[in-house]
Amino acid sequence: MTALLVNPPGVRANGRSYVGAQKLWGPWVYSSMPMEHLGMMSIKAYAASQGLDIATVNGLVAGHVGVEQTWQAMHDVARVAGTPGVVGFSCIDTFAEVVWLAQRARESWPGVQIALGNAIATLNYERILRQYDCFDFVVVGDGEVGFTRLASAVANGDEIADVPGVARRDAQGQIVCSPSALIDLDRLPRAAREELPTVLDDGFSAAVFTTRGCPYRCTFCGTGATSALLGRNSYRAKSVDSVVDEIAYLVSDFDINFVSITDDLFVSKHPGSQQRAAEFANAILRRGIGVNFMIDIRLDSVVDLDVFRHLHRAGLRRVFVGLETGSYDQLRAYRKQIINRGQDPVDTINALLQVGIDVIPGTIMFHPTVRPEELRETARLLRATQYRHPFKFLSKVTPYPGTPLYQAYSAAGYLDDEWPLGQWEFADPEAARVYADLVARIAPDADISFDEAEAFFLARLDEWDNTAVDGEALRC
Ligand code: B12
Ligand code: SF4
Repeated sequence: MTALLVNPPGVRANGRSYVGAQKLWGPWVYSSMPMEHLGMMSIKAYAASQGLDIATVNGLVAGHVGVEQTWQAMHDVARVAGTPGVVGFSCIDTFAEVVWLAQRARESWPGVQIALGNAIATLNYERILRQYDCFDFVVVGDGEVGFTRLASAVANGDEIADVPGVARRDAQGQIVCSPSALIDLDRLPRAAREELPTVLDDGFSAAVFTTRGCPYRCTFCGTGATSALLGRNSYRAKSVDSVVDEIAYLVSDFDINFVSITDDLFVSKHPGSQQRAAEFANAILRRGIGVNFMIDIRLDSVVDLDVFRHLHRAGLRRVFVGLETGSYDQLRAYRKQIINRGQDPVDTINALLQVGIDVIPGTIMFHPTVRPEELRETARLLRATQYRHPFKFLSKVTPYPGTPLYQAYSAAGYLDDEWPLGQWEFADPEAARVYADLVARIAPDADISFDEAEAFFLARLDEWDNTAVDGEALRC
């Protein structure tokens, strides 16, 4: 075998696999959640189209309960197909698992070359290659062309320096990176779909991507940071026809009735993007494809409600909206200006709900300097969406290494752990006490209702206000 691609299982602290943890949230939540590894499956399809002998192991979809099981699966593949020349790992927040697996591969398969890909790898390739000798390469950005050419070069003994989008140590030990290959998305073959039957059996959703990257630069977002690193042209869209062809194929060959569009931003406020969304709806309706779908948008993507009415006629039933926070100033701090000062996001939320589109809120409750007023406003947005999950009251911002937010928190001294995820402390000790109380009340009790969690949350914020007042009185 020339190459093996691996995704670790993503086992949570409670010992449950990621898939198991998702299922705790109930079908209403997870039935629209994409679970295939479209990235790995797209690389696999492209590599196979170039004649590469490639296999994949996905511990997440296979439901592995630990990395040992994933290592066993890698071993089983190698026993049948031969030891791989290159192993490529995918990683979102499973860095420790990936390092463990890479070390096993290094020990067991002498001469194997090991690569890492995906957001954390792209944004942090220098740090990774400097600190972890279990990795030989990081593939930066898209993996299809870079990984395929890397695996072929290793197999044929060709020069790696000529391969696009690969970071490595040069002969002097310096870390060098060749510019990424930004392929036209319409030139890619369709992603391999061998994971889809399992994903559907488990109650999750089929998925397609129609764009890559994002034109915005919200400070907390890995996608914006990746697009900034790869350059302006990295935000690309597939043609409407090829997207609709792929959805039609999923409906006819896999009998799906729902598809999740995994783009971080399916439609922006830009007129060209609005037109593309309308053309997409036209094409789905014209071809009579009976499928419901979900997209991710920004609040300011809703420029013209008619576009969303049209998308609804075509099958749009859910939108994930990055609302983030009820504070206008905090939105500005995140560089996410989705509203004008004085504008109430609830009006847009209500408009979408009235069209018949569910709103899945992306909200960030807690950050190092959060105050009760902001939390109340964010809770108000949450209630307006009608999304009822008590865990939403516990959400904390994650400073992903490589994002502007991470750099800002590091510079401000908020981080008490920097890698592989930024972990921060509250600036106000009372905020830390409030958060700990919420975790104690909401997290372990899966039966708590949204209304109960909200009542506890709001009451605790009132106490926080009173503590602040008492504290000031004491200081006087
Ligand atoms: C579907 C999805 C999921 C699914 C499935 C993930 C999976 N792929 O296994 C689920 C629901 C499990 C999930 C979970 C999480 N996710 Co998620 N997810 C996505 C989403 C919406 C789509 C992924 C996708 O299909 N993209 C399309 C494919 C074609 O692109 P791709 O996966 O990026 O792959 C390409 C390249 O990255 C690269 N590549 C990827 N892997 C590899 C491996 C090798 C060897 C190589 C060479 C290249 C390579 O090549 C691929 C083809 O070009 C993305 C956002 C997005 N639009 O990408 C977020 C995203 C990746 N997720 C994100 C996050 C934060 C998470 C969670 C941490 C959320 C949480 N708090 O629990 C978890 C982590 C889970 C884990 N196991 O680590 C962030 C990552 C941010 C960051 N690190 O900077 C993203 C970018 C969303 C965002 N904008 O914030 N996620
Ligand atoms: S949060 Fe959304 S709009 Fe902002 S950079 Fe990320 S994907 Fe783009």
